[in-house]
Amino acid sequence: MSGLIEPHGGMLCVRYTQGPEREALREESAAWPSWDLTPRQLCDVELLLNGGFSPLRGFMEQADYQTCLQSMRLTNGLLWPIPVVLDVSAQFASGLHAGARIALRDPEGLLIACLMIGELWTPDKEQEAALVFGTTDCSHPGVAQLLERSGAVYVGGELMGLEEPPHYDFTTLRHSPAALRALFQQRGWRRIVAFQTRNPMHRAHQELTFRAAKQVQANLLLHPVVGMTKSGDIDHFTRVRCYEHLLDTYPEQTTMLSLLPLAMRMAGPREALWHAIIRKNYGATHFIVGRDHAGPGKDKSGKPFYGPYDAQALVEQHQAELGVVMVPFQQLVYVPELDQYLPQDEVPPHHTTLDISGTELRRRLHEGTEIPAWFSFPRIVQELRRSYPPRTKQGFTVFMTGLSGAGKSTIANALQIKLMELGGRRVSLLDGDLVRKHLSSELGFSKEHRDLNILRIGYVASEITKHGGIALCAPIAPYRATRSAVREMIEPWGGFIEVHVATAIEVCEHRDRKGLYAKARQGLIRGFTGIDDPYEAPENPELRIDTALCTVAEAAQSILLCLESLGFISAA
Ligand code: PPS
Repeated sequence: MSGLIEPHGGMLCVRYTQGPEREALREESAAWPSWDLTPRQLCDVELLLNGGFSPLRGFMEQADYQTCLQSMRLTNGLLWPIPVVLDVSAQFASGLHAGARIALRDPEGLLIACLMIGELWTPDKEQEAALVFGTTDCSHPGVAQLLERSGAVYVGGELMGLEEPPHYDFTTLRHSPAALRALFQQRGWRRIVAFQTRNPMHRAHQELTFRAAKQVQANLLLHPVVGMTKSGDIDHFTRVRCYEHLLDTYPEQTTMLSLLPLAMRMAGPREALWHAIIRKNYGATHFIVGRDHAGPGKDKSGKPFYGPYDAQALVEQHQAELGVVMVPFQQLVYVPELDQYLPQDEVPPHHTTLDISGTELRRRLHEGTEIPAWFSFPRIVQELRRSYPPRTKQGFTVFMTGLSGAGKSTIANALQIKLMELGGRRVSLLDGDLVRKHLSSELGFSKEHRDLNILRIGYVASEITKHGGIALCAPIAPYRATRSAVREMIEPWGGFIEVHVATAIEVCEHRDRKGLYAKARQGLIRGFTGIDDPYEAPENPELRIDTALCTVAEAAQSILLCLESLGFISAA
């Protein structure tokens, strides 16, 4: 297709309306169905509206979607390897029809765009996963998003933008494709090699990008993704501060940093091709593709989803048609004997090579151990340590779960005192009875109310953990799924230590401190945990304690030892 260079790199499909037309749309929109865009969809809309996704002019309709899946092309023959579709719930879709309009809003309700509905359909998502990701395995984050979290119905149609999605962070580093191209022109940059990343950049990345720019005699565009990346990645605020430090290591006026609000799919080879198209829209002439570009890592059996150089092979196949020159790279490794980074295939025989994986880097950050100078730059390490302090400085939650009368509150009280004796962090106790008095006084003991109660505890504990404190929770929390949800809320911010207070029901009933078991047996209380309501015991708690077999002091001590072994406290 000879027309490619034009649509991807020439005229951008910028889709904003202004003046009276915009005002008219705004007024009319009051009568349209309104859809609150998810963060992922908001990223797509931003790139559809600003030309980053040229030649797309809106969300794909079925014909384009099918050719994109089958042959990585649109119906007009242009390369486009990743579906860009608007997924909505079946319930929302039931009120829509072709020809109608939808008001697309951001989470604050701001009207971002109007979608002229061309078509609605229920996709075969298994087929989409198999064709786009090469797998239907939900341990692939893109597949999990598609099969487990996306809406059942796709709505295709052209978009008209009313308002740019607002950003308040790093505003001077955000550029539309047109703005970036204008900057290149202003600076007299004609050859631009773009570098895609979703990770902090260290010496190896600096060396790789520097070599790439030198090799093709181009200026360098650091173009990190700040939309959605893989969960568990270093947050973009920290990364951007790191990139800003890194900029100082390049020769002056050779390199630029600009942020890309893309929602990544982690689709490996197809995604690499997509990234090249997007960078062409942003004015790049060259694009770096390294090892395992946009790969999500390994599947459940430990096998990588994509071969390390599959992405390079696919981009290579299409680069002439695309009009973007790929700059391929092997993984760079450090050779201590030469004090130099070299591509893996250029390391001379009998030389040692060193590398630090992402997992190893996270371990060193957790433990506060050395991150060598050959690996990164001091200011970048400092920035990472500031955002990801060692575990001894992070907050954590000890979540004690067990039957009524198991001894949760007694242990929690003793543990609170011991932690206060150790000092260093504030301790908050979220005991079952206390929470029911202060946070959940209107709730009863139905499954729905218990879940709500536990999720409230989880929310408060996650805030305490986020701010570096200690939350001690001691609810019954009888349901496994709800406890997992709480773990997910807390772990991004610090430690989550689940302690199963596994005192047997016979012992709890024998103690019957509040006389509730007797009442439950007589049928005076209904839905009592362990009697006529289930308790789902944790399968893999960090610790299990039976208070029939130890004293309160021993129980508290075993939790302290567990915290010490996990690195959250340094002396028990
Ligand atoms: S839950 O399920 O986690 O929301 O329960 P929780 O908030 O921890 O419950 C706190 C106390 O409520 C008393 N109580 C009951 N427990 C279980 N089932 C029923 N139906 C019930 N009704 C009242 C009970 O004494 C719990 O206190 P603890 O401290 O666990 O003994």
